[in-house]
Amino acid sequence: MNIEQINTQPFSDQRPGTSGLRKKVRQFQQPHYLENFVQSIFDTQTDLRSGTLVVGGDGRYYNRTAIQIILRMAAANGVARVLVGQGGILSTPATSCIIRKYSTQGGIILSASHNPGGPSEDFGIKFNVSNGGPAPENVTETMYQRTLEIDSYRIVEAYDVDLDQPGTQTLGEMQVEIIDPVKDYANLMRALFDFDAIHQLFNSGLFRMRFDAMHAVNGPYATQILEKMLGAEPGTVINGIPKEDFGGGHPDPNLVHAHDLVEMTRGHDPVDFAAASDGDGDRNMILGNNFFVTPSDSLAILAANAHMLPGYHSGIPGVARSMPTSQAADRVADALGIDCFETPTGWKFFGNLLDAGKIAICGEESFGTGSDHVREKDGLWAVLFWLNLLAIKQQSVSTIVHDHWRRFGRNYYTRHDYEGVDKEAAETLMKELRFRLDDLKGQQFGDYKVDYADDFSYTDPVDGSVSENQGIRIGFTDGSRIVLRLSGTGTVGATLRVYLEAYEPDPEKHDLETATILAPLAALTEELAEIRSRTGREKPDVIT
Ligand code: VG1
Ligand code: CO
Repeated sequence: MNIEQINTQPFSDQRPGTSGLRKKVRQFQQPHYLENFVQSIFDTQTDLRSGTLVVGGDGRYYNRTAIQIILRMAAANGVARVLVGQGGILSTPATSCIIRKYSTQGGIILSASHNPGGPSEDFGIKFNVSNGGPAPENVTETMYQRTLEIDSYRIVEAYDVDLDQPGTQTLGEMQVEIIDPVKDYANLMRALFDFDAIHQLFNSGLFRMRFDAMHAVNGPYATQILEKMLGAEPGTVINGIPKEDFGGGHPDPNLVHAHDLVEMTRGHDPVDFAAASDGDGDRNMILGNNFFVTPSDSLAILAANAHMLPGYHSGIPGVARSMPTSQAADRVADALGIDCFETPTGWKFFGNLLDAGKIAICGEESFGTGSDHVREKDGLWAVLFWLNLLAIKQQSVSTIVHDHWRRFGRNYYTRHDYEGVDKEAAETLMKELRFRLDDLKGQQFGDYKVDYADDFSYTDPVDGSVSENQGIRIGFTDGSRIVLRLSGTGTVGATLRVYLEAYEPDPEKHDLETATILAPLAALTEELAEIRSRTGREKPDVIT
């Protein structure tokens, strides 16, 4: 087969963000754009030569085209074998599972996660390393440096591979295996959770659930596992067929974008349990009858109850949360006498802690939870965890959460996103606040006294690598916090995220309005950061 060497020139904008390289589809469609990035992966990840690569995506527009290009480039770069999800479908956690199960040298996931899809929307590509997790910073940096000097890429001339035909095909010397995207992942789930108990819960006739796959990748996974293996009634999974444009919506499982699902938990005939996941299946939202579980609380509750579930019955060595995630998990770790690690935003920072066995459960405020079963956050895993817990406790979601608060106290929490703001204005805001941090220490603002104020820097306890400028933390003596950081996943302008948190130990005060409790901290944030005048925004675009 003919290997072509195509001359190219570098693009200057291929530095991967929080979760891979994410751009508008039309940017990826520029001649050589995807190819340059993919060649940079092959040039720097030399284990892939003669090795095995996993490839799949969330089914969004351009997924199939990108997979064909990657396959032809893999063949030209000496990859021995590629495992591809049938139809080009692989969720992010399933990819992680498959990399680990078959000990491959890595995987390429095509997704822009919860961002909308379609010809004028977003696309993305991320590389996962051989432990199944997102490439760590030193790897993405090497790849990025390579994109700046690349002058040619390799590709074979060939017909398209049939992505829908299970079994092995060849592309030059390379084997392409079209695999069942769901099977290995479903088996892993069965090993972690008590499927019989969950089956009985569904059979009892007293429990109804809805899972909103948001026309994204988890549709086939949820249908197979919830309806076929666990006996949930047909129709439990809604929007279960992946679509290239996610049916025109944002595949983002939150109160705004999964509004129809939220409605099913309210009104005169609410379901007992509802959940959703995002474009690539790694995020989750958990709802009970008329009740929303914040992701930070969900993480803390999973950590506190893990020992009750088969996959974690001997207890967990520690937990980790990303810096902006509420400190609810810290309180659980304290009570259990286990370690709690605070890492920068992004799943890649959990990998070393998981590999070293320092933690077994980790999560982020951005609807991400996971464990040591794979090296990615895992939406359906979190849903099954909750189902297993509901089956054991035979209590409502709301009761479980209220019991948790009674034991550990409640961390009221909210995140305000200012999207697509002027990049320079956002950067100046952060820069000027950063300058003032030292002066803030010890200052009193109304009821709040500043305990610490810093720009978060993380030293990885396993390999000693340091990640600086990970966001501004202003902590108060009563356990409240204000956090500000700029998003690393947006594709237009800058996104400013403000995270507010207040701790309330008194059970009498656990049913108050989050917005009311956090209003003074929101006002203080405005006083300190001057968001309105600097960004021209009166209020956040999204509040979660
Ligand atoms: C956001 C979230 C972060 C998450 C990342 C990827 O990043 O805040 O917690 O890890 O998305 O999630 P940022 O930099 O925009 O705040 V996903 O579901 O895109 O893989
Ligand atoms: Co995602």
